[in-house]
Amino acid sequence: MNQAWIALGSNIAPRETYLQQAIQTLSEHEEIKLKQISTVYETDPVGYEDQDQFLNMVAEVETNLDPLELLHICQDIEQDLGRKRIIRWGPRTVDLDILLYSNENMNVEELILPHPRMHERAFVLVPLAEIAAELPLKGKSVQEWLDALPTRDVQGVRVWGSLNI
Ligand code: GSY
Repeated sequence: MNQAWIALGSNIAPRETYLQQAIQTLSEHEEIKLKQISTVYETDPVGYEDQDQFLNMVAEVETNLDPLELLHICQDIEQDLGRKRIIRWGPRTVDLDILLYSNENMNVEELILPHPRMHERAFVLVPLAEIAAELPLKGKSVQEWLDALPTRDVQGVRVWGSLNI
């Protein structure tokens, strides 16, 4: 079995429902075992800032699917939940990004592992540290990367609540 961590985010209403449905679909897949989910956080938009606040969370799964098979399932969930990307870094119904897949290092057109920007994003590191603080990532632990972020970035990530799974 491989362990994978997936970041989820939504900033189009109903945000919680999109996250809930994405997690539900992952958990019902016969090749995926949902192990843990983080708290849901409300987060200030990063990158393109003139958009609504996100709800973000992280899930840990176990699977025998290979990384690209898992990616395609995540993309199917995004499609099914109606993601429309009109602005490149703009609003989205739900986004599922594979952060880590066991100790896999991979760089193909479709997928880079570990996720190339995860170590600099508070909206990823705060929920990930909640469920996997000691996980190794690019020579440090997740918690060490989080501790190295500017306070301002971390303040942009606030506990919102929990999903009823
Ligand atoms: O792939 C991440 C999408 N995204 C987000 C996000 O999920 N949360 C926050 N807070 N900002 C973001 N900017 C982008 S792009």
